Formats: sequence, C-alpha cells, structure tokens
Amino acid sequence: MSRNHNKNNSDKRESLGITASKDEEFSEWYTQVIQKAGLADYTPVSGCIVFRPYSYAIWEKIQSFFDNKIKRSGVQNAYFPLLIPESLLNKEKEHVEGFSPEVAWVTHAGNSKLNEKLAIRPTSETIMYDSYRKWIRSYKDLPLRINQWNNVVRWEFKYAMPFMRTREFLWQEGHTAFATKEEADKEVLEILDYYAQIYEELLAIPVIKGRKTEKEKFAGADYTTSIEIFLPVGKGIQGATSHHLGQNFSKAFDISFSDKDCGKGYVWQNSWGITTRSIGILTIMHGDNKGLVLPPKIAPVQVVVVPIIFEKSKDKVIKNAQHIKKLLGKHSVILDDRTDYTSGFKFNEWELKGVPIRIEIGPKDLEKKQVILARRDTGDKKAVKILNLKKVVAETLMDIQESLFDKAKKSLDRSIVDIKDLKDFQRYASQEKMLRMKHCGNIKCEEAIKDNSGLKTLCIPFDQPEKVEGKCPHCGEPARYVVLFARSY
Ligand code: 87F
Repeated sequence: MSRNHNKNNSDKRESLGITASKDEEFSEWYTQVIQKAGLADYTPVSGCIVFRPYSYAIWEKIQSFFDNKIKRSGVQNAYFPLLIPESLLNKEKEHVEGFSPEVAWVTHAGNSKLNEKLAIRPTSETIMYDSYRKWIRSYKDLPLRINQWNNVVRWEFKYAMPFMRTREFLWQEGHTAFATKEEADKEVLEILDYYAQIYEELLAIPVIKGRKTEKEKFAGADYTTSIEIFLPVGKGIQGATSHHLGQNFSKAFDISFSDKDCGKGYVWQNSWGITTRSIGILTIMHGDNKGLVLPPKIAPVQVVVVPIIFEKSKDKVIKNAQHIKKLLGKHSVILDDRTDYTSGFKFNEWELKGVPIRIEIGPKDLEKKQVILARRDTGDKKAVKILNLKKVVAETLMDIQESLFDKAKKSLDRSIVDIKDLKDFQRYASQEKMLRMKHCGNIKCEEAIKDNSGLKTLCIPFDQPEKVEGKCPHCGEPARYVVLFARSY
C-alpha cells in the first residue's frame, strides 16, 4: 500500500472517527463521541444541547421501562406549568435557599414588565403542592401519586458537559402524598429499586444504593436515598434520587387531610427523579476509543447488516441481506444498503454509534451459506451459518449485555478501597478510587475532608457491616457508619 493511500485513510479518520484516547484525553474523547455518534449537538445557548434522535431514542427506552413500572405500581402521569410565580417558589424557604442563584426568571412580556416575575421550573415541588393542597381533603384522596415527564432549567455556572451538566435537561419527577409515614418510607425504596433496575438491567451499569449524609441530602427532605455509580474516569456520580420529605412541605403548603376518625393530619410526602444525565453515564461507562458501546437492551439499533457489494454479485447479496434482516425481525435491525459509501466507512460509522452486532455478508460468504458476525464490545469476528444465525444473534445479544455488566462490575470492585486509618486515607485520597471508610457522621468532619482532599461522600451504602465499631480515621471520634468518599461530578 502506498504512503499516499495511508495518508488519505488517516485523514478520513481525523474527520469522522474518534481521534482522542479515552484514558489520556477524556474530555476531548467525550466531546467527540457525543457529537460524532450523533447523540447531541451544541447550540447558541451555552449549556443547552440538542437531543438528537439517537439519544432521544435511548431516553425513550428509559422512559418506557420506568413508566411501565410506576404505572403498574399505581402512579399516574400529569403535566404542571413550566412557570412558577415567585411567591410560590419561596414558600418553603429552606428548599430553595442554596439553589436560588440557579433559578432563571421570566420578567417581561414584550416590553411590559410582569407584575410578578415567574421562575422557569428548576423542580416542581411548589407548583404541584399548591394543587395538592386543593385536591387532598380526606384520607379517601390518599395516596396521591403523580409523576411528570418534563424539562427543567437550572442556570449552572460550572462548565457545561452534554448530558452530564446542562442548564436545561429532561427528567421525570414523581411527587407523592400518603396518610402514613410507613407507606411513604416503603415507596422511597420501591422507586429506588426501579432506578437500580434501569441502570443494572437496561444500561448494564452496576450501582450502589444508599442514603445521603446530612450534608449531602436534599435540604427539603427528612432523608434522601440515591443510586451511586463509579465511572471509569475515577469519579462518582449520582444516578437517581428518591427523597422522603416527611411533613416539611405539607406543613408549608398546608396539605392536610381528615382521617377515618375525623382527626386532622398533614400528609407524608416523597419526591423522586432520574434525568438525561443517565445517557452521559452510559456513554462514559462503556465507550471506548472507537466510540459508543451500547448494551443491546438500550441500543436503538441492535444489529446492522452490511452487504459487501461488488457489481457482479450485488443483486444476489442485497437480496440475501434483506432476507437476513427479516430473519432477525424480533430485534431492531438496520440494513445498510447505501451504495454511495464503502463497506469500511459503514463499519466505522456503526462502530462509532455503538451498535452491538454487525453482520457482514459478501458473495464468498453466500457460497458457504454463512455470514460474518462482529461484536462491538470485544471486536471478535466469526463466521456463522445462516441456518444458525437467529439463535446465535439472540444468544450473542444476551452475552454482550451480560459481559458489559460484568466488566463494569469488575471495574467497580477494583475501584473500592477499604480505609483502615489516616495513613490509608492519605494514600488513597489522591488516587482515582472510591474510599470505603468508617465515619463519625459529623458534618464538620465531612466538610474538612472535602476542603482538604476534594473528596465528597457519595452515600452511606445500605450494605453496612453488622456492627460499626472503632474510630473515624479522619478525626478520631467514634464511628457511626461506613460511608463512601470519592471525587464526584
Ligand atoms: C435548583 C433551583 C431551585 C435542586 C434546584 O431531587 C430548586 C432546586 O429544589 C431544588 N435544584 N433541587 C432539589 C430537587 C429535589 C427533588 N425534586 C423532585 C429531586 C427529585 C425530583
């Protein structure tokens, strides 16, 4: 092959393929994958991205999975306004206090100033609970369990990162009210479990379930539970959250009910949410130097069939490729029969988009009644008899789903270090690890750790040793629980 030929090839790669290494230039790698795989694009508004069809299809799968679960559990969907009057947003002071710099406001209509400015919802507690006050009168109106799929705006000032940190994002927010704390407590965990299933079953990402510390919980909540994930870049990230609000909002918004014996009480409330950040987490968790790697259950396209076209055998090969597409009808299959692109170009493009299985079919394969099957996750290629193809594809998709999870689980397990003493802590604090250690539970100590090392608590995992004894390695006070510390998004 001539030098020139090589050069042309690599020029092509420059413009179309991923040119940055995930390990060495992560941020450049991420930007390229998001754009080149067709997930998102930047817009004139900093922090606001386009969710292109490919990422929206992923979001729709997450939506449909979770929507089914909550509907089966008795939650109903509804829609509340985007705009929230200032007076309403400030009704429960505590919950907005730390957040107020992030609230975006509508102040004008045309040239005239509004009498009261309107917040673009950063979250919908206040606007929803204003209605709940009117709708809930008696125990017969309970439980009230409403969810909305919507967009929210939070004017963040930290650097933007598509999906991971954007000023507008998509999410669902569930807001429920119960007659008893017990029912509410139970729902917090039920929902958290659905979130864990989204990550583990659909996205092939292992999670850690736990409770947030007092420092990290939502200020409006009695307690906050969360799903935590550790990314291969050495950072922790919250994957979703489920709060028990106690009676904090029901008291502020006067949401009360009369019970069977005509006694009055305030309702017990929860709120819970998962956002389009999950798409960023998915990208970072499984992606490699060729681009996206999608687990089959979340992949908008599971199999791509690429006919290897030569003028002489063209018709026969395409006809057989169509037959194969039909044969695999229960999966989502694309037949890439574009004639104005080379096979090599198509291979690269579908690899970039993370399609789990590629099937190549050329005239020589047809003679042998076979195709070539390539796995995106491992790059393995093998010949498969067309007779066995249906079965092999179904098995391979399952195998890819499982092995992506196993790989991520092994990486998670390798990332956790158990901290015994201060020396241990100092040694690992600067490494890209998750530090599992006993902690005193004092906010002051947690803050000092954050100031000194940049490490934050991810959560107090539900999975605790039977007895926590001894001292907090950082301050020497008696330990209360085991907690996870890490750098985080
Ligand atoms: C930004 C501005 C104003 C987060 C904010 O986690 C208010 C807030 O209340 C705010 N950013 N939060 C907390 C949201 C709590 C809760 N809402 C429902 C959730 C899940 C879904």
